[in-house]
Amino acid sequence: MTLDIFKRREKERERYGNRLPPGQHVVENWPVLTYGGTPKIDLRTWKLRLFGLVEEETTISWEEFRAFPVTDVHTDIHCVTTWSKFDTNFAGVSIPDLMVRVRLMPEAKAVIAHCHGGYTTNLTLDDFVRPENLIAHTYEGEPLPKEHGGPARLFVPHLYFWKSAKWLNALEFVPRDTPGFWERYGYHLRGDPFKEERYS
Ligand SMILES: Nc1nc2c(c(=O)[nH]1)N[C@H]1C(S)=C(S)[C@@H](COP(=O)(O)O)O[C@H]1N2
Ligand SMILES: [Mo]
Repeated sequence: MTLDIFKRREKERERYGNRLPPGQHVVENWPVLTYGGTPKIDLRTWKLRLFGLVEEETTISWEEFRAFPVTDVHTDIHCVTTWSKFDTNFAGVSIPDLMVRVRLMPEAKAVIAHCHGGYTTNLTLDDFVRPENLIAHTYEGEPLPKEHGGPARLFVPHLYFWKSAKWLNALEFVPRDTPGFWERYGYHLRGDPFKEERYS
């Protein structure tokens, strides 16, 4: 039997047109991709710290976090390992709503997302502060599953999913876009799936 990847790709393109980024295929399930294990997180001690190039550093508790307005986002997600999942429904705090809590210094140009377990990823402010980007706490109307980053993860649907940092615990505002965990191992600094920015 011959596995003709090119034919499969062609078929996928015929079926989905421009909705499917190049080199991706559609999955129905939702794969779990974690470097390391799933951390145990207690909501009583959960914190989100906003620090770096801000006028005043701030820390948000779970209670405060859940008091922010909730934004629902219906979109597709794309993983660099070539799967895409269509029509997902996430909800959480929209980044522009969250950003009301800090005053950025003019030198701030990018952000590093920090996670329980040490995972990091970088985004320019331009890619970060978008209304469809969330600190997501809900998936399909249910609390975000632990293995998918619950209680809260970053959700940046216009870039490959490695940018959507799971178990988020801090956002650090920095003067330059500097590589995070996978970016240091050769992943693209930005990661636009429609431009196939997979590796650098
Ligand atoms: N904290 C943390 N966040 C992470 C990762 C990780 O290993 N640790 N993996 C990233 C990668 S490479 C991908 S593709 C997505 C996978 O998210 P999922 O497991 O919910 O599909 O999470 C991203 N966020
Ligand atoms: Mo990934």
